[in-house]
Amino acid sequence: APLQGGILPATMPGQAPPDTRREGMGSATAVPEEATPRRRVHDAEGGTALPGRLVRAEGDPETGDPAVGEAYDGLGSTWELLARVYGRDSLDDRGLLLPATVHYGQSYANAFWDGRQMVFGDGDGLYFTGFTRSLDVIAHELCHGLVQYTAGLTYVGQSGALNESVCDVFGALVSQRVRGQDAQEADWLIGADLLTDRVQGRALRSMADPGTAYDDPVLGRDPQPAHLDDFVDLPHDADNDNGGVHINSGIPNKAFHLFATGLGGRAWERAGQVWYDTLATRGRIPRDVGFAGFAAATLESAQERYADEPEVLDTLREAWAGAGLEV
Ligand code: ASN
Ligand code: ZN
Repeated sequence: APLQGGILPATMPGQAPPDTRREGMGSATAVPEEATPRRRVHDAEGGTALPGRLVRAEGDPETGDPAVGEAYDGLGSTWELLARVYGRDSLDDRGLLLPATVHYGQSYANAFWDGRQMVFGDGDGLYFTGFTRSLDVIAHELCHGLVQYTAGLTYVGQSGALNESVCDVFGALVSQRVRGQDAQEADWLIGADLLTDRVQGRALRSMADPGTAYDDPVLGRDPQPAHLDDFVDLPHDADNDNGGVHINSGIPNKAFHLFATGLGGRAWERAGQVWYDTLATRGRIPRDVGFAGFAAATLESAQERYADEPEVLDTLREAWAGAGLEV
């Protein structure tokens, strides 16, 4: 179906991204207060050459193009979460430039991280509006860069679904932090703002209720499972979403949602910190980690940082059990 673009992955160049993993211990060192992101927003002007014309660099004024402003602001909010909450200066913790391109292609209904930069289409206008409309989607794409520089999760099968899931997690956390929402009041939807009224659905994905985001005559039905029992086994090739990486991400998404809402309060604080530590702590997870290994690693992260808060560990175990994983 021509409209699956917003839901399934963009076709990526065949080769794996370069190994750019770096070690980082989370908030061990603070980012200086005066530090800023180094954003660079480009305009592909409907073409596919990247990065396109530079239209707004860090500190430049608004251009009048909403897509440019949304990308610039969204990258800033994502950098702020990493820097101010987790003590990380950009994707590599060394102030890496944050390049993004808007107006990519014609009616291009997707967004992606290409190993070096973020890329956003304008949508087809019929089902999807511009992919910069949802802050959580901008943060999701940038998080693919964070994963590349940290755990390097292989983009296939369970490790691929974990890669997808942690990007939904940080996407939601950026959005909740900007809106000042507690875990209980947030909608936990990904891409709610980029669907047109024509779509019978609320968003691209629901972390609170995977599998219920949309049910549309053209787009089909949200295929996400929320429990390991419903894991969708697909061939590990690009025609099958690399083994359903955007499908089975519903399982760890649900676990994070249960963890954050179980703890209550601001999801980016304790729950987000545990997920961040799991990604960014050297050697905590192998690139090809499965759900069970990742779940065990989150428990290790929680034990390390919240040793004196047993409710964090209990809530985490219950959350994983709710998604079908015993840790
Ligand atoms: N929007 C998709 C994503 O970031 C595109 C992709 O998979 N490359 O997951
Ligand atoms: Zn993704």
